[in-house]
Amino acid sequence: MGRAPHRLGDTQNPNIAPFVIGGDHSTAWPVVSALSRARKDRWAIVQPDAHTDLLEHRLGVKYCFATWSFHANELFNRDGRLVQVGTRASGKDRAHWESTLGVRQFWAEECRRKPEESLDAVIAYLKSIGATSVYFSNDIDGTDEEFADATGTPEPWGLEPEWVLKLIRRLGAEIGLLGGDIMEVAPPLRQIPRGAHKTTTLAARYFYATMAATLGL
Ligand SMILES: [Mn+2]
Repeated sequence: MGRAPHRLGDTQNPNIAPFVIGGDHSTAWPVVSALSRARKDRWAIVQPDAHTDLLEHRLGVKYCFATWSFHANELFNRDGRLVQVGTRASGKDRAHWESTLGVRQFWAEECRRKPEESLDAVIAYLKSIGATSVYFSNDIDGTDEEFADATGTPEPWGLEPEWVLKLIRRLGAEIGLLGGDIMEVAPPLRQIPRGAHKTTTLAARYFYATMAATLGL
């Protein structure tokens, strides 16, 4: 007797709530791929990141730190559920990415200049698209290099830690977090004395805040 082909998504908990520690940002790809098979709700991704990670492929590699967001956005059929914050190191501007790929970006300049308004705008945007939960994929380089230099590509003029923590808390309270990660933390690559300690301590704060906002701790 034949059996129906096994499909991974059939056996996964639709309420899966992953917490993941990177690793480079490609580590988020298997997570969001599994979420797309398991979850039945209208979940979204919020991604603090200096970069867009929106290349279709890089040096012939389909899934890597520079491409995972492109493929995550394809899982959403480019319907606006990929939201990037803290963007600032990109060869193309916001209009390019939003018009060609249907993503929504809140660049770092806007978040720094209007911290409260930009937080309100992220929440309002997620509500406007009917997002019911958020996976928070937190590239440490979304945060300003002053606070997080121990990473592969630290960038100036980034997000303030308190802004990111407020975002995490508001996503949990006002939309609902389903889980999240902390990515690109690389202690050996510190630029300044004590940089590794500083960056890992901040990463731990972010990670705990993400768990607390998801689980109501
Ligand atoms: Mn990234």
